[in-house]
Amino acid sequence: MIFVLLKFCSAQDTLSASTSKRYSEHLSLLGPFKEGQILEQWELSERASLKPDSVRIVPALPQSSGQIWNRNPVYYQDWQVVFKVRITGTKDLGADGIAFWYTSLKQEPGPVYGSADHWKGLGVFLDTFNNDGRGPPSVILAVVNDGTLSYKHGEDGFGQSIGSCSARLRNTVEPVEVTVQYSNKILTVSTLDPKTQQAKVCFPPQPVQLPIKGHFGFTSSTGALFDNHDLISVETFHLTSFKGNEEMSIKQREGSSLLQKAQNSQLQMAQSIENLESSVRSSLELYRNQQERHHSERLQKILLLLQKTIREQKAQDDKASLKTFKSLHKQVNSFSTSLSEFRSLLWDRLLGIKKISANYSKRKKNFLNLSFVSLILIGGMD
Ligand code: MAN
Ligand code: CA
Repeated sequence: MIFVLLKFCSAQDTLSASTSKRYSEHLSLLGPFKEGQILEQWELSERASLKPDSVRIVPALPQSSGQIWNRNPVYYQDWQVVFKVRITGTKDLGADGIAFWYTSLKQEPGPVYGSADHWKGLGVFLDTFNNDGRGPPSVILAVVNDGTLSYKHGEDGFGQSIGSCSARLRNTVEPVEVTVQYSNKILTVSTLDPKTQQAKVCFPPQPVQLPIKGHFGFTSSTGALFDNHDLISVETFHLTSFKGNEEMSIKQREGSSLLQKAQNSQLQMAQSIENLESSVRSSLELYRNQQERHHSERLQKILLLLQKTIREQKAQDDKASLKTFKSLHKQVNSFSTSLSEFRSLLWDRLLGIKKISANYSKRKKNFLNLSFVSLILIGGMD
């Protein structure tokens, strides 16, 4: 239900011809926004706020920080995130920049661009202030941390990055566009040249090991110096590639593409359930501080989501999942009739959905293992 786009990519995308990419709506962020609006898929904290065309992660105030984290874990092994930022200030110098994160957990606020140190996963930092006076005035650098590294902010992460490049980041005519790609365990960071519209790799692609089911986030902080740090858009893609596809026979190719489709459908299923769970959870939050009208609207949304999911599962003729979704549907339907018992019932349902979700995760894992083995058997992978 989430994948909208399927296309084979061009060479300038730094993807091989045997890689397909699909747009992932729930991991993306596009305006326009209304001030005070609650975003379904993203949560804002500290100084982060919505502007009509962007998320102001942190405003031009000294000693401040802000964060925006996606609410969903990333189920994809291979992904590509394209984000646009605008960093503006009225002074000659501004600070401190924006971090893009893919970490095992949503991080708490902290000292690394407004996010906690000792993270597990990847940080790509758009550093706008040269703290130790070494090197270029502003840089993009990637730092992988297994939880043991303590980031050296005062030395701009000197000796800690897996790669970096000098980049103009403040008061640019066009927003700064960065692409972070993790495919076949290779990390590629590139920027878009606003003049030529060509992608430029920031440093040679690096092999890295990132945690599974991580979270995407963007954080920012200021110190004695400050800037407005705006996140304009995030577009996330799920990448799938067939290794050695060129040498495969037509039969093999059909086989692995079928498996890939099945795999995607399992991932979508698990994702749907996660989405449902977070819908139910936020309904609970709404219940506490808003009126009944919200409950029914919210419930209606959940029902629509369920119905849509069921329709899609029906199309895939997956009997087992259809049954699960049907029972889920029944459960939600039944509690919609009794709004007064909303809260207590909802807790029950939430637990139920959690169970189902765990069950699906297990199924998904088995399925992925199976697919992997089958791919090896049909010679689709090394
Ligand atoms: C101060 C400190 C630093 C920060 C700079 C620039 O020196 O808060 O951490 O990098 O200001 O804002
Ligand atoms: Ca710095």
